[in-house]
Amino acid sequence: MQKIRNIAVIAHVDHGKTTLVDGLLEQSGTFGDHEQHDERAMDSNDLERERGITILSKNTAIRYKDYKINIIDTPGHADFGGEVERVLKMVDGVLVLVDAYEGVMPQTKFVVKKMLALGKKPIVVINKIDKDSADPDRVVDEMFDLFAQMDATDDQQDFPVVYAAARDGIAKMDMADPDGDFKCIFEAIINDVPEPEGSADNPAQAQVFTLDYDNYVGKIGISRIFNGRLKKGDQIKLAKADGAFVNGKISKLIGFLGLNRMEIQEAEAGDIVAIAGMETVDVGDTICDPINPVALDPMHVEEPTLTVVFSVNNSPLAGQEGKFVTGNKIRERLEAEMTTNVAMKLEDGGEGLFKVSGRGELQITVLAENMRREGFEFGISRPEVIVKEVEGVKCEPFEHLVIDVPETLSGTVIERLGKRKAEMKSMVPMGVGFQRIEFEIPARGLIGFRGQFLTDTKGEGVMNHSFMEFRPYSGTVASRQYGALISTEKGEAMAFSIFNLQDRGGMFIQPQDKVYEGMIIGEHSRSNDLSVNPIKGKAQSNVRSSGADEAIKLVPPRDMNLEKALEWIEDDELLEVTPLSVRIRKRLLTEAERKRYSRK
Ligand SMILES: Nc1nc2c(ncn2[C@@H]2O[C@H](COP(=O)(O)OP(=O)(O)OP(=O)(O)O)[C@@H](O)[C@H]2O)c(=O)[nH]1
Ligand SMILES: [Mg+2]
Repeated sequence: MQKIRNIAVIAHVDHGKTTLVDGLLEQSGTFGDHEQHDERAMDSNDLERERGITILSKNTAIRYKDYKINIIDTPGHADFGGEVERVLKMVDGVLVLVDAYEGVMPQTKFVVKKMLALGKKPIVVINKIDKDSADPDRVVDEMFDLFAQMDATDDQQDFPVVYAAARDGIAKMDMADPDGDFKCIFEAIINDVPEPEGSADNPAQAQVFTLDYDNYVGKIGISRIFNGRLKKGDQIKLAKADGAFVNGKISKLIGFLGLNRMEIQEAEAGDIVAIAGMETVDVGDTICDPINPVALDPMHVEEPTLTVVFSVNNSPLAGQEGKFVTGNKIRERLEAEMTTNVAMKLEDGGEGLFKVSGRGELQITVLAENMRREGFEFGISRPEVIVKEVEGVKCEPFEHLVIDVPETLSGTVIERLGKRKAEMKSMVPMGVGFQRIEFEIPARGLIGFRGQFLTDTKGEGVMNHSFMEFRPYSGTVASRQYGALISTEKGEAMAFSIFNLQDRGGMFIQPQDKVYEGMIIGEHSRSNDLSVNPIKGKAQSNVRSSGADEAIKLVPPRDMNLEKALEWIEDDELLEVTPLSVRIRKRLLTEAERKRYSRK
């Protein structure tokens, strides 16, 4: 039997997981001598590379001495937290990274809690010790406190600590030691992560934790083998969540090494492999021996907390920029997404409306962004939190929010959050002139807050949040402070009119942008909506005005990308998303319709 260790790398967003995995691949010699690879090689899809974040968990394997180490890199952003829990069930140990300055953050707490509850043994990596502001001793203390608070067992609390600068390939077991390489991390993995339980001689049992899709072989289930052996061509039984067993055959078995996947003939207990051939495979299914089928515990998938409605675009500019615009096309695409993305749910609302639920705004914008790149055109409504009844009480999702703000601005931010029903839990000084403040807040109160927060803190504030639990409904929360500037006309925006509208608020458009009646072209500087004409040219006269035209100075428009726009809109507004544009509009386009509606 081969010697195997299975680990997951978990942490708050940006604490350096993917960078550390790069280093592990590199220093184990898994990359061939001449193999070229990019920084953060595991962040392989386009959006991941552009945004510099991990969206999907991915696995790789390295060889160290005579061990095979399977490594799963997980996303740190709270919206993808559900993935982490599933991944944790597949491994025997974890590397918990924590930034040597930022310390314990909301998602650190989330992943540590899950990891401890599942009984995993951690290796703590204090990363980014090269930073000037790094304070590794404080951060180690924070980790000890966190483990104690979360009822870690003695064995779990007795974790090894590695100090690292993952980006530079540096690690050591004691801050006082000279800088070393990742050898100490490899040794810690071999020595401190338990070897896989189970036996290759038992009847086969493997559990699927991630789905993948390949045009040639179809659905692929990435699985951990807990018992027995799997061979290409094997007949198996697939145990579904509802208790049913489905017959199937392994058409292909795929192994991982470094950034490569290769076809293999056989794999055994303890290993992680990709399996093709099962049409109906879902996350959580057990692949079992056909004669002795025993299902493993099905996996708990985190419930969605947020919903948006995707709709067929019905703006006056509909169909001009997209390739796929019909309700059927949108439905097909969303259904395809749901087959591999277990964290999301789809409900067909009829009449070209599709309710999509997920864990957060980022998860939903990632889907929308992928769709627009593929040529889709559609509308999206304002995100709404999911309200559910728990023992007869109306409940809504609450989030743990941590902000770092300059001391001088903390008052403003606390006041704003108060109006959004946040409850302050602690406030501590953090570095020079900054404060770290923690809150508990209904998820509803966070919708649209980020933009305001960045304005209030002049871009200096940092905010992070992560789902806590459903709690009783907290009443109305404050929403957007300012009204919209709404176009009354259809046509092309003119510099002259934008210039004249500038002192009414912040503009979202620039000259030559297409506009239509009911489209929102800016944010009013007051709380009410204002109808304006953005296509009015300067009156012609025979006398040439002396250089007045050239004197027009336009403030650059506010960049309302998909994410910002989605945060900004209110219930009576929609986003119009096409491959080329993100426009904001009123649901009801004419002033008459809006008046009639508001009277009702
Ligand atoms: N100064 C410093 N920066 C680092 C170090 N390790 C990683 N970084 C930087 O931190 C940023 C985030 O690194 P990633 O590896 O993408 O972090 P991650 O934890 O995978 O992030 P998510 O997957 O999005 O949660 C990148 O800009 C890295 O270059 C380090 O040791 N020192
Ligand atoms: Mg990453």
